[in-house]
Amino acid sequence: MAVTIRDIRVICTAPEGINLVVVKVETSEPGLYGLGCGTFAYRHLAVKLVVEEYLKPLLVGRNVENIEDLWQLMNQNGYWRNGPIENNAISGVDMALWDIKGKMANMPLYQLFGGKCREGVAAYRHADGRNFEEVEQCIQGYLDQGYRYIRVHCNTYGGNMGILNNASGLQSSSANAYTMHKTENAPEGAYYDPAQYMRNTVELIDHMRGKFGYQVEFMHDIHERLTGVQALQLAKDLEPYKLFFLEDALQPEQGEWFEYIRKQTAVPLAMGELFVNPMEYKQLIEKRYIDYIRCHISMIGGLTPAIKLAHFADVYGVRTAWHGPFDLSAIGAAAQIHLDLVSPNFGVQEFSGFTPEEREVFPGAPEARNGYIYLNDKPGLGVDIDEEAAKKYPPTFRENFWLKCRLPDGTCVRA
Ligand code: GCO
Ligand code: MG
Repeated sequence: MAVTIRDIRVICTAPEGINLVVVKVETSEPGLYGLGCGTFAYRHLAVKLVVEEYLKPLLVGRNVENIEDLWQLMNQNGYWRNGPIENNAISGVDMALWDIKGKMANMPLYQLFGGKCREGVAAYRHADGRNFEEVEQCIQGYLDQGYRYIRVHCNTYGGNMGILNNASGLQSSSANAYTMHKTENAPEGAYYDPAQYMRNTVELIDHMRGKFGYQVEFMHDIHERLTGVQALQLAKDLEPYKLFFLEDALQPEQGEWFEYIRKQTAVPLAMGELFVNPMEYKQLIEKRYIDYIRCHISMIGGLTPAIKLAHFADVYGVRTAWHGPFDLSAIGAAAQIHLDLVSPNFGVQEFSGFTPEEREVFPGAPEARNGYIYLNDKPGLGVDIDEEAAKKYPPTFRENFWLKCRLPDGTCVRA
């Protein structure tokens, strides 16, 4: 008899203070369920509502086997599509269905996807700090743990905490000895100055290359904060330092600018954590303007579209570097790593680690050892949720000050 979907529930939890969204699909088979990640940390209740009020009534009673068909059904059922709320809702169900399929086959997902290309997945970590000394210590800490890829920042994205540091007198480098200017009656916000950020970044990377040499791979995330020509300038200035890649140089809306960066520099380019629509990445891959596609798997609708995207990128010689930030559950992280294990065109995996609280909520979370991430070999995704533990960490409303970005003259801009 066919195994069918009996119930779909959404569990929101914040074991690390970041709102995570997990979808649980329960089946007609006692004890058989799947888990998926639909984390949109800043709109978690909207995702929950779409799953519970729209997807659940659409799916209950349907055969769990036909993932592709169910994905197409979910994707077209709202008529308008490709937004982050809808995609995360679909992703939660989609990953859960893959989890169920793996459990039914008694295989880890990487087996169902074709089998491993590698045993472990090389990961990169974020090094940051309020000044160069702190960044150095952070890099050294990751090197000591065995990581070989490190993303280097100072004062977070765009250096927009510089103003606080100046006040606290913590800066030790000339790059940080800068006072943010503002207009009279300036609205509150996380201010940053693109020109200053660009200068600081070149000095930062130069300093860290001097300190750590070229053995370690460095990357840097512009976080879509520059204009096309600014991104081009920064890419050219950073070229001598042989970055592993320069991440998210431009806003998704400005993708055409990659042609100019590509034709004028040899800096490897990674792009796409904000993408939600295939139209945003199709051309960049086809034209080979980027080297790494780094979509957030739940933001593009789950594993079903991500598998296709990985294969599509492979045809064009573009590698994968899926977005692996803090606002991702261990279930979402495991989904990425299953795909990393089987993709011949895997590049590197962004990894944010798991706190003891996250491990308590998500038994079976992936583990990092000596710079590589490993999965357990349990069937399906291999990560469970302890719902009682999850309740101890209820989601909270977060004002997200860092997302209230402004230029020095007060103009509100992208984070
Ligand atoms: C990254 C990202 C994140 C995002 C975050 C937004 O490269 O990891 O840029 O840090 O800022 O996911 O919520
Ligand atoms: Mg990023």
